[in-house]
Amino acid sequence: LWNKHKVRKFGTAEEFEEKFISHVEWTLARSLYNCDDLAAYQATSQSVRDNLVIDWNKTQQRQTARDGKKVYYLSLEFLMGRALDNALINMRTDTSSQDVGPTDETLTKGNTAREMIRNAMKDLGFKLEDVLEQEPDAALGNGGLGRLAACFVDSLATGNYPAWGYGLRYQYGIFAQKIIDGYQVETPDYWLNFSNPWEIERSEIQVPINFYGYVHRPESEKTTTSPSDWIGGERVLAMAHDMPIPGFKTPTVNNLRLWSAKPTTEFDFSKFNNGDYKNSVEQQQRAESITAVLYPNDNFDQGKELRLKQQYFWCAASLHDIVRRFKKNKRPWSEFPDAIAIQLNDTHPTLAIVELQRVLVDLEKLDWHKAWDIVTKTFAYTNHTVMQEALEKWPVGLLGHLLPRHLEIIYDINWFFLQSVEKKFPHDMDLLSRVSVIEEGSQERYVRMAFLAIIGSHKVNGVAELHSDLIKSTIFQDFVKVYGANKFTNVTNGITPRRWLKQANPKLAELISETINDPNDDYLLDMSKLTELAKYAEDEAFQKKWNDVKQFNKSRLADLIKRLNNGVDIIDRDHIRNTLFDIQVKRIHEYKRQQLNIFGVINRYLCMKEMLQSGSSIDEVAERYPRKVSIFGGKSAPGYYMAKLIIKLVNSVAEVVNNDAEICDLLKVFFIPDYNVSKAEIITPASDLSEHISTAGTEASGTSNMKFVMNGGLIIGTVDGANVEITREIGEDNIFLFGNLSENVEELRYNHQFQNTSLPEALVKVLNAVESGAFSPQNASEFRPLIDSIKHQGDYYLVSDDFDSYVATQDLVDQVYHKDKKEWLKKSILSVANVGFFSSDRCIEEYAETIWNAEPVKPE
Ligand code: 26M
Repeated sequence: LWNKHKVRKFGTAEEFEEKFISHVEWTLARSLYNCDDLAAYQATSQSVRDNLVIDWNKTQQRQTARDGKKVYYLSLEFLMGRALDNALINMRTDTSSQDVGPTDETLTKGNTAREMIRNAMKDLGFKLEDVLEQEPDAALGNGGLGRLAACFVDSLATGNYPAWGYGLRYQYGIFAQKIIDGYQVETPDYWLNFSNPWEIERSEIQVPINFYGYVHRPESEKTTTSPSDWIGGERVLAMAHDMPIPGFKTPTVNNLRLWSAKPTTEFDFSKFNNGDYKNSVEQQQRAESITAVLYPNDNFDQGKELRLKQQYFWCAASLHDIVRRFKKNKRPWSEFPDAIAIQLNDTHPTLAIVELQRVLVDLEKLDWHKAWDIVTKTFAYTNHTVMQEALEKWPVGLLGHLLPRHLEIIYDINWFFLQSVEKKFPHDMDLLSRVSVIEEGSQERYVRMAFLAIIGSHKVNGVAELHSDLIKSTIFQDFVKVYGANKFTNVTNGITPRRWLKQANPKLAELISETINDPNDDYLLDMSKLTELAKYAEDEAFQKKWNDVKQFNKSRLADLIKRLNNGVDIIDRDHIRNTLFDIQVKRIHEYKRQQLNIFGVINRYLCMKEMLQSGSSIDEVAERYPRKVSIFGGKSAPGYYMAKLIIKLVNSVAEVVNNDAEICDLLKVFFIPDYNVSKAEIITPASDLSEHISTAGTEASGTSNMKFVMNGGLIIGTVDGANVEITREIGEDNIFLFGNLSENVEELRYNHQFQNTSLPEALVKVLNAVESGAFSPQNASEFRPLIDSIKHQGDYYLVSDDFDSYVATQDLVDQVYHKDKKEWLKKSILSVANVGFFSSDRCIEEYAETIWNAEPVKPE
């Protein structure tokens, strides 16, 4: 019977329209006469989701039947952006698979799925682009780490890996940024205000999670390593929400499971019964607060109890789910690591290690050491930063109060670990205290989460070669001594070319597929095919087409900027071709050095003014400082004073420069408010030049560098993070590198502290201008802290050390861009030709082979 009434996917425009209309009528309970763009977005998404759900179900069945190793990617952040356009692009366009129904025919040719829907929408009276714009970003992440997780789930599905993501369903994602009077103002991210068609609420999957309470050990059990009972004090429920993750050109649809917190009902009953409504409601709010909001810090650990609660809530729910699925197969526990690999995205899910040990010892009654062997074979840990202030550590008192049994287990893990160290390196007390999971400070003791993650994992990886080398020689060097270097490895980050090329830059994607004669976009699955483009690097006809695409994308960004600037155009449209778009978009952080960028802009402005003052004509100025627009974007953590001041400085400089008639629009500055994934899709394709200028050794990898290169933008950057490998792949002629190397950073910092270092002349002028109130006439001292950090506080981020080299390199950029456009285009084309390495598909393959030992489950 089930077979007789088989559900079917839509395959033709006709069938889509029918679906669309029934969703308008039934799901939305509206009529077509009363259907606006938002309703059209909802109905389209519901229709597309119906198709995905069919493949989702089949994928889950197939993966269960095949019983290969499953991969779980634990990340507190998934910065997904919009889903609809991505689903349309990824919608299966192959015919190879069985059981697709006759109507799938129409989806087979090239990328017609998206085109078909566009036409159908048109028939229905809608413009696809306008409908897509209705979707709010799923912004459940801060920046690089969260977006990496999003690219990874895309590549996992595309590579047909049986893999799930686990995260939290925050009611509010990263705050929306408003710029008021030049300052960042945070407002709530109401992404769930309208119902979310991309999530499937699994109200039947509810996992009870305990907090607080105490440990009870039966009389017979003498030690903390024996099975113990944890009597929880507070109980909440974790409810699952699933998001389908479609692969590209494959029927594989994987799952992203996000947990949200709900109160248990047990509590309310007695309270309601006693008429204590207020208390009962408070209890409910207390539970719901756990998944209310994403912590908006990037690379900074505040150590808040609610954050620890989030982490445990999520780890415990996810592990419960994973263990339950494993137990269905009735395989012996020793096979757990053969069936399951769990990847920890930074230390945020480190408690999962402790929780699995607790489940195995306390609940499943396994011997401690057998359990620990299973645990360490299951987990692997990815480090994303070497910066001290980002390394998580929890006060022992706080952790022990919230999770008393887990603290015992952490102590025992540490005990056995230190014993093994003592055995290998006898009588080295210093070493023992250095590698101990417990940091013994003068005042409080802390649990060092990174050390716990290393000890509980079989592999630890950094995210770019330089970074992976750095962690071995700095923060984790003692662990290299203890475990040997093989435990530490590198997997250089990547990005998904589906979103960051095809979706963000349809014009470039089209030019590429037509040029390399790949009408089915197979290059998006095998980016080495892009090397074909190299042939045309100096072909003038091709260069013109290439340049036209860039112009189109620059106009698209100019439109966005105009819209964000209250309809006032700041970019001269007649000169777009000769205006260099210089872009730095990423979280605002001192280590990323947006201050170096804006000081460079100020320097340029001062030099232009100086030329004019000393009698140069505007043409002469234009010759020396050709047209340029300097674009910034990014959020600051709400409590990060210096980062907020940098935002204010950028806006203040923009105010002065953009309104200075004397320089005749040769230089413009704009800060794009509320930088997010969907804005990045407009911004990235429009760059001529983008900036990746972190202090050497501080940016673990960076991923926007890859996005810009993939879109034919050149980059200016320091020898840091993945810039190093980008240089290797695309060639050093095609990137503008500058600045000191990471091996010199320590010495330079030392010099600032103990030597009399002098500032470069040009920088002094810049700082003097800022100090004189040139950009803050109302309040000359406003930017004092930014100046002091360089002049009087040791210039920790080495802005002064890299300034001259930065300015000189920017001059070189101008020269190539304005004097030798052919050379510029050649560099741009060669960059794209050789960017293939940075596809996240390659990353996932490396993880699968070297860390997870997992294989794809290919659909027939
Ligand atoms: C920690 C504690 C409390 C609250 C928040 C945090 C926290 C949140 C996000 C800490 C770090 C977070 O993200 C760090 C991050 O995004 N790192 C970036 O990871 C990218 C992907 O690997 C790299 O490309 C970037 O270089 C790296 O900065």
